[in-house]
Amino acid sequence: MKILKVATLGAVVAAQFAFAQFKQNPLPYAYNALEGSVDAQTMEIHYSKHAAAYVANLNKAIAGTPQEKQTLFQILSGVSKLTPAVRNNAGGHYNHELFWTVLTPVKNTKPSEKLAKAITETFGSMDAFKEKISKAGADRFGSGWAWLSVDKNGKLFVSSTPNQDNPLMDVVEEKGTPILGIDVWEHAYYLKYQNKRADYLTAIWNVLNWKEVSKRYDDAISKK
Ligand code: MN3
Repeated sequence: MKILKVATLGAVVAAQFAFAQFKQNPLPYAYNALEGSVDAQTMEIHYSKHAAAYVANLNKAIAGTPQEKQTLFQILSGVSKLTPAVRNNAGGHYNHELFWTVLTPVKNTKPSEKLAKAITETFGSMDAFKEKISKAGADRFGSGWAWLSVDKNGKLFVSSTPNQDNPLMDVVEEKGTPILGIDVWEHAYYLKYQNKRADYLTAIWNVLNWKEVSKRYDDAISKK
């Protein structure tokens, strides 16, 4: 009975905010949980200001358009036909929701055997993979992301996209399902690392959630 009441209340709240289609999931750890690699102030501003703005602006940009009834995946895969505001903010929302989950305060998480094997087969070794994705992030001029994704044949690949683009978008050359994304916008690291993006890219491995990346890998290849 209690559950029913909550569900009804939820429906009422949802109806009142019919245009607020997308929302942020709660951050899965405290702002200071990744201290040492990502400082608390950066995490708080990043989550509660930058990422919150992407979702608010996405909802504004799609208000009264057919995209209001679409999933985020539908919007991203057809983004070439939509406005820059939808492209930037739908990407921004998707990318950050992924980013929070692939970080964790849990120490020494490990990739699944299956993912570890795929990484070794594709890139030669785990170290070679880390070097490749770090380089993709370091070489990104201006703002953007470095990605590990699964392509349509189930193969892993590393890529980088500018701004808030991602491999799910039809405008992107290297398309696939991202399973790991690293934010290389200055807002992701500048307070702690200033101009030293490479140091941030090294420190991020200490808080990487391999369990989540492995789960996303399984999901991605099971859809092939
Ligand atoms: Mn960001």
